[in-house]
Amino acid sequence: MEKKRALIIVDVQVDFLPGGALAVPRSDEIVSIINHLISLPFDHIVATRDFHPPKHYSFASRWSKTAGERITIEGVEQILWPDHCVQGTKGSEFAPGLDVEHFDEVVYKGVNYQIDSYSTFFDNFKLRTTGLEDFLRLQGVEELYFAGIATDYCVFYSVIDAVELGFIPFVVVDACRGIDLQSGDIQAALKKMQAKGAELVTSEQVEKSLTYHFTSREHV
Ligand code: VGL
Ligand code: ZN
Repeated sequence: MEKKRALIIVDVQVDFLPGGALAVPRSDEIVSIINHLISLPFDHIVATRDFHPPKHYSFASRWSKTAGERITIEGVEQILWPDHCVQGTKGSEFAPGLDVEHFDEVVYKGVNYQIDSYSTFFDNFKLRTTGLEDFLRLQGVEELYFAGIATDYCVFYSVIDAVELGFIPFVVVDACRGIDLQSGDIQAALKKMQAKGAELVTSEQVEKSLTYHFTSREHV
């Protein structure tokens, strides 16, 4: 029997698009690539939303500091970001044109005002789960295909947690975009995910593996 597969679309939201509050370079290019992935025969399509209350601890404005500065909260380093993906704002909505009708689960993260959450599974202190793991286990999903934003933050931490939780993660590299706060961060994140056990693939390889049923995982 083939393993069940889920596409996990991470934080493809207005504030991460060019012109948004936390603009990620060329992130608009992935919308059509992800729509194509959505059209493939995945067993489940899950999307996540970064969804912060106003004055969230990860916002530089909360501390009268500048975005990019770092602070330590209860021994955990926090990079400070511009205000972004605030609950109820346009910036928190999915990117225009994204094929949201086919999502069968939406996971919210960063909702606790004192704790940031890069991973789609847990907050950064691992105090609270988002419910994603339970959903995937209940559905018997084993293979996870990650696409979205940002390669070096939310995609990265989600993939690392996925390996630790015993899922089989794939990173659809051309369907992701990263921040590269320091140049080289994206490449380093890809290498670390691979070293941890995730497979780096292209959307073309995913299409082939999902549409030709006689092929096996080796072709991905
Ligand atoms: C993200 C920084 C802050 C992400 C979210 O989606 O990667 N990055 N909040
Ligand atoms: Zn955030």
